[in-house]
Amino acid sequence: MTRKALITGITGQDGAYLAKLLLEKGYEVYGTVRRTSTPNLWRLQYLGIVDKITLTPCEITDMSSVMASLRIIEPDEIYHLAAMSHVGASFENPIATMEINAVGTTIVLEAVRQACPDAKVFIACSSEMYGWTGIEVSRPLREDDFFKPMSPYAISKLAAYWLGKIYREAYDLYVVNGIMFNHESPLRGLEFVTRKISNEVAKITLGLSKELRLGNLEARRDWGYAPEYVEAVWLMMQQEEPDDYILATGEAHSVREFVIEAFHRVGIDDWRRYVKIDPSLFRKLDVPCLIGDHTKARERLGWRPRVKFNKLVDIMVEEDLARWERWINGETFPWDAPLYPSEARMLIKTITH
Ligand code: NDP
Ligand code: GDR
Repeated sequence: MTRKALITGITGQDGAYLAKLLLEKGYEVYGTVRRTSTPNLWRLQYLGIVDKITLTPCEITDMSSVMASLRIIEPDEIYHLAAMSHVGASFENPIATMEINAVGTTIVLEAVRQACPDAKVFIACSSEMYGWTGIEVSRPLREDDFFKPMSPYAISKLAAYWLGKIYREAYDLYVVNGIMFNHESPLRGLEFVTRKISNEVAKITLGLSKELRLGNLEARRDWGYAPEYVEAVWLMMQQEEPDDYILATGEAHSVREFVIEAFHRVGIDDWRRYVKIDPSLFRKLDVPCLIGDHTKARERLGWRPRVKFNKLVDIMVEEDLARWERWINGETFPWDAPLYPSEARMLIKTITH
């Protein structure tokens, strides 16, 4: 029998890569999409898989909508990725963040319990849940370390994490928590720092932009490569018993290092000429450093990250350069950047009271 997988958040970076992987493995792939005035299918089109999957309109905060999807599809595996995933934006939209990420996950779990309790569920959790514990000073973070969240986003994901554990223990559901550290790719959204850098560096190289506006350059993150992370997500769901796993590379680099490396790729060493520090892009609170230990995933799943920092920067800058060159040559193809407003034209709301 062909296995059926339902991916919530299939239009996002991970959803698109995971859909491709599951199709390659012979799954029937379904994905939820929000009813928006303009569909956001560019990643699925970019990967050439939009016609191979079935999309179902679904608002993750609406129980009846989620229940209907589960009852119609009867999935064997549910990958719950849909989220308000921007940490900085969660300070501006804390209520929506909690509704989508925490209540949304409760709805998914409750709907599974009622509609298809035999289905396996993956929940996308985050390294942000750890916040700043200080442990990383001596060693990378492990699954059993404590959490000290520093943003509404982190708290919403911590709620999702604990709900996953509770549904696993109380109702015997197969629920896996993937504690994922940052993972990037050419399909990363432009609002995240790595893709913002690779996109702007490509434009600067081709004379299409003059500056790159950034916030905190000193933050250090453990950046991996997204296509490898979705492989681990699938492996987690194939284990006899559900569990919690960290996905990380075990190395951290600063935003500044990412900038230097990206400019270096295009032969620009005087990166300071182009980088402008914009105070409105600093967060109210920002975790200084996050590094994860993937020993458990390596030992139990046989997974290890292969693409390291320099290679990741290379992949992202090369692909954005190639895209802008195609754009200059008048080619049309599914892609986000040409329509994305520049930071200079975005009003960043800062709450002062
Ligand atoms: P993206 O932001 O690229 O994708 C988020 C997805 O969620 C999109 O498909 C989006 O739809 C959908 N979504 C958002 N709000 C709703 C809603 N109210 N109802 C239905 N769908 C909604 O995230 P990633 O692919 O990068 O991440 C996937 C998951 O993994 C997220 O939960 C994220 O928090 C988590 N995560 C990601 C990490 C990373 O480094 N990428 C690390 C740790 C955790 P639309 O296209 O319409 O906006
Ligand atoms: P993060 O990713 O918050 O780690 O969340 P992001 O790329 O947004 O920020 C990483 C670090 O870069 C600093 N930074 C900037 N960030 C953005 N977005 N824009 C800037 O201009 C900028 N300048 C500096 C930030 O302050 C931060 O320290 C991602 C998301 O995918 C989450 O969903 C996921 O849970 C975590 O990774 C793990």
